[in-house]
This record gives sequence, structure tokens and C-alpha cells, in this order.
Amino acid sequence: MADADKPVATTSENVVQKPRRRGCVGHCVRFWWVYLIVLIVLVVILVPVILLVAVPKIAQSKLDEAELILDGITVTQTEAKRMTMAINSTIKSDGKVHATIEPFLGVMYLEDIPEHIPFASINFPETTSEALQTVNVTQTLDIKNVDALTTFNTWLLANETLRVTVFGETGIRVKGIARRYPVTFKKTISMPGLQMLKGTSVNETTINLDPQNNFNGTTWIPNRSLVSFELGNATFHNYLSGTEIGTVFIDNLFLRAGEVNKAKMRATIENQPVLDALGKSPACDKDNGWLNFEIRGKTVTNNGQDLAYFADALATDTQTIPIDIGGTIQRSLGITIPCGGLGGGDHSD
Ligand SMILES: *[C@@H]1O[C@H](CO)[C@@H](O)[C@H](O)[C@H]1NC(C)=O
Ligand SMILES: *[C@@H]1O[C@H](CO)[C@@H](O)[C@H](O)[C@H]1NC(C)=O
Ligand SMILES: *[C@@H]1O[C@H](CO)[C@@H](O)[C@H](O)[C@H]1NC(C)=O
Ligand SMILES: *[C@@H]1O[C@H](CO)[C@@H](O)[C@H](O)[C@H]1NC(C)=O
Ligand SMILES: *[C@@H]1O[C@H](CO)[C@@H](O)[C@H](O)[C@H]1NC(C)=O
Ligand SMILES: *[C@@H]1O[C@H](CO)[C@@H](O)[C@H](O)[C@H]1NC(C)=O
Ligand SMILES: CC(=O)N[C@H]1CO[C@H](CO)[C@@H](O)[C@@H]1O
Repeated sequence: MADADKPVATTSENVVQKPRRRGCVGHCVRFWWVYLIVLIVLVVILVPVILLVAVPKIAQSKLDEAELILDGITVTQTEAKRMTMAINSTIKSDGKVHATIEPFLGVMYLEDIPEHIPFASINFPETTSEALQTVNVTQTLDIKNVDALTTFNTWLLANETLRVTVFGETGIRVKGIARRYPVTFKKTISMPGLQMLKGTSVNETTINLDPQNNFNGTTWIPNRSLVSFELGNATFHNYLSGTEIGTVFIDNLFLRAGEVNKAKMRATIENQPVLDALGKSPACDKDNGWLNFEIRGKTVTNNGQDLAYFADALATDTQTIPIDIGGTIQRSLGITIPCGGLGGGDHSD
């Protein structure tokens, strides 16, 4: 029995081994449909995973990596509820993915105010993913939120730098794929502020003893920011040693970025406080007739409309402007005010 068993076992081993050695051929031929199903499943699952998950992820991350550079903003035709805003910008990317970003409505808000309330919405045109793409937009903007715009102007006026975010939902089309993918455009840019117009100076001054418009001069306003604005007619409270002594008027003011702005100014100033200050030290000796005046925004009107979003921003703080008032009086009236004054209190009239 034992002898008969062995060969049987050997044979049966051979029988079992034969099909295994032939590998997949017989099996594959017989089960081709299993492979087809696996292939279809792979195509059905993998392609969508690539198209629906991988490509949009890459598209979004490429968009996130791209840098938005602000070249300049110009605000003109300013009205109480409307303005024209021109923005020149550049989008910088590695240019490796060929894609088109659909036009979209982008809102702009101050990044460092948690509420992120938009002060402007801009229609961005279609852009491509070229390595360097200029995006220049000019459009009329309806002012939906005056408070938000005033806050933006206040920060722009006061701060050394401020961060503005442009945010919008849009779509991207990658070259070679028909599908459109939704993406989020969110870029934060840091821009220089006006630092309260620090460094503003006044010269080419004249003075007379009229009760109205008794001071004329030329004012030089530094820019520092990338934003140019059409303000229109601006008036300022004028203070000397903390007391209001008159009003400064600058008509047709247009603050241009990238240059020191020259503007004619006039003022109605009470003479007596000025003469009193000139007769005291340090104006009469050490400071050689120079006085520090302070101005603070009062009104801004353009073509008859009050522009609260500029006026309120300019009213938030004062700017100090040293003026050679002693020299102005000397040149205009031929009078020099010595220490102790002119010997009385009523020489102004
Ligand atoms: C934008 O670019 C145009 C064309 O070069 C130029 O005329 C305009 O002054 C620029 N505007 C701003 C806000 O930089
Ligand atoms: C956009 O404005 C910049 C100046 O900021 C200018 O150099 C460029 O030519 C403008 N591009 C277009 C397409 O107008
Ligand atoms: C910008 O200026 C405003 C108003 O003066 C101030 O409240 C704010 O903290 C400043 N923000 C930054 C980021 O400097
Ligand atoms: C007035 O000041 C400006 C700016 O500092 C200067 O360019 C100009 O020459 C000055 N004018 C006079 C008459 O000194
Ligand atoms: C200021 O200029 C105006 C207009 O040119 C002139 O009428 C006025 O007399 C001037 N005032 C002074 C103080 O020079
Ligand atoms: C500024 O005021 C002057 C005189 O009051 C006026 O003639 C002019 O139209 C005003 N300018 C603007 C831009 O409103
Ligand atoms: C104060 C300030 O930054 N002024 C700049 C205004 O723009 C001109 C021209 O670009 C610069 O030379 C000034 O330095």
C-alpha cells in the first residue's frame, strides 16, 4: 500500500504543478473579464481622482504660490458714493502650469482688522499663468461701505505700512483639460502708508493784515504711498500751541504717488496769537522766527460733494508744519518781531 501510495502522490503533485507553471495565460484568458473590470475600475477611480483631486489641488497651490505685486493705485473722480479706481498690478508665478484664471470679482479689505469688511470690490480680468502677468484695471466703484473705506484711508494716511487682502472665488482652466476647476484667489499685499504726511513743508509765503485770506504759501507734501488720490478742495483746522487760530485751504488737491506734491495754499489766521508767539523764545531767538503750526483735516469737497471718507481720515490726527513766519512778516510787511514783542498787544491791526 505504501508503494502504491507514493507514485500516486507524485503524479498528483505533477498534475497540480503544471497549470501553476504556465502562469497567467490560461487563467488570464479564462478570467479576462476580471482584468477588464479591474482596469475599468482603475480608470473610473484613478482618472477622476487625478482630475478631481490632484489637478485642482495643484492648480490651487500654484495659484497660492503666485505673488501679487501692487504697482500703483489711482483714485480719481471722487464723489460721495462713487470713485474711479485704477489698479496696476503684476502677478508673478513660476509659469510651469499653463492655465487660465477666469475673470472674477475681488474684494479688498484690511488684513489686520479681524472683521475683514471689504472697502472696495474690483472686477479682475481673465489672466493666464505666464511667469509675469500685468493686470491693470480701471473701473468705477460704487462705495458700498463708507466706514470701511474711511478706515482704509485712515490706515493709509497714518501707518508706515498696511496689509490689504484681495479675495475672490474664481475658476481655473488647465491647458489640455476641458474641465473648469473652482479656485480661491487670496493674496495679501503690504503697501507703504503716508505716515501722516510727515515732512510736509510750506514756503514761498506771503502775509497781510486782512481779516480773511491773510496768508498764502506753497505746500510740499511727500507721498510715500503707491496710491494717488484726487481729493478736491480740502480745508484744515490750524493750531498754534494747541489752540485753533484759523483755517487752511488747499484747492484742487491731487496727491500723487511717487513725487513730492506741490500745492498752493491759503489761510485765514488770527494775527494776534502768531505775533504773541513770535515775540517769545524760542521763536524770537533760537528758532529765528519759525513756528510750529499743526493742521488737522476739516472738510474735503470735490465738485460740490462732501467726501467724508477722506475728511474723516484726515481728521484723525494732526501734522506739524514748521513755517518761517517771522521771515514772512519781515518780507511782506517789513516788520521784525523782537523778543518781548513790539511793545504792546495790539500791533496786529
Ligand atoms: C498704470 O499704467 C498705465 C499705463 O502704463 C499708466 O498710464 C498709469 O499711470 C498707471 N497707473 C497707476 C495707478 O500706476
Ligand atoms: C500696466 O501698467 C504698468 C505700469 O504700472 C505698465 O508698465 C504696463 O505696460 C501696463 N500694462 C498694460 C497691459 O497696460
Ligand atoms: C494703522 O493705523 C491705525 C490707525 O492709526 C491703527 O489703529 C492700527 O493699529 C495701525 N495698524 C498697523 C498694522 O500698523
Ligand atoms: C520751497 O521748498 C521746496 C521743497 O523743499 C523747494 O524745492 C523750493 O526750492 C523751495 N522754494 C524756495 C523759494 O525756497
Ligand atoms: C493771496 O493770493 C490771493 C490771490 O492771488 C490774493 O488776492 C491775496 O491778496 C493774497 N494774500 C496774501 C496774504 O498774499
Ligand atoms: C474748489 O473751490 C473753488 C472756489 O471755492 C471752486 O471754484 C472749485 O470749483 C472747487 N474745486 C473743486 C474741485 O471742487
Ligand atoms: C517722502 C517720500 O517718500 N518721497 C518720495 C516721493 O517720490 C519721489 C519720486 O519717486 C521720491 O524721490 C521721494 O523720496
